[in-house]
Amino acid sequence: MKNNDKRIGKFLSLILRHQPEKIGIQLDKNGWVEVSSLLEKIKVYYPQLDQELLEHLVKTNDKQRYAFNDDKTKIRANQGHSVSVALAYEAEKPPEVLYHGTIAAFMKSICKEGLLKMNRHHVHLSQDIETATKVGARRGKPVILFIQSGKMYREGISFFKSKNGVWLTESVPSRYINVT
Ligand code: HQG
Repeated sequence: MKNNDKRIGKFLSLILRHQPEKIGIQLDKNGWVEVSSLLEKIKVYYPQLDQELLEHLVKTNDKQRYAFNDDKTKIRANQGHSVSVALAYEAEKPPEVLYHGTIAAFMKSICKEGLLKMNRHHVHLSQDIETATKVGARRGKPVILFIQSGKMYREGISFFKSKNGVWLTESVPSRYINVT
């Protein structure tokens, strides 16, 4: 992906997940915004961003972070919000084990409190170790946690899978966490 695409992608994440007010737009209750209004308002920062480039960015985004509605008149982020939106994903049965990448500095607190959602809506879990390793490596030397998601599910805890394959849950109590 070209550098500039990456910059626009980061800005889109900021707008669609955290600060829509930065360009004077509002997300609806499910996190959608009209593409026409997004393109109009984002012009101040990225005048080159048109429907075609936006479609290209959505399609080529490394983590499929954004989605259009069926007729491509609306767009939203698939997950990762800090602003309040109802993404309306259906609860689903997770695999027996999921993974979470973090760093050693957080481990004392994680062992005590479990995994908390911090600024986001959910705790984010990965389906494979490789992805969890990348998530942890954003902050330093990754530590991979093995989450007993099957057990959590059987004990009544809900899981959701975002459109781009990230598993989401409210919190992970420490009794379900194993460290390698
Ligand atoms: C840690 C990126 C201390 C947690 C990634 C993490 C992911 C605790 C940090 C997505 C804790 C929160 C999410 C506790 C959790 N005490 N630290 N009790 N509970 N933590 O960014 O999972 O590029 O909100 O381990 O790829 O790192 O944005 O969550 O280190 O999919 O699409 O608190 O964000 O995707 O950090 O990353 P985050 P995350 P995007």
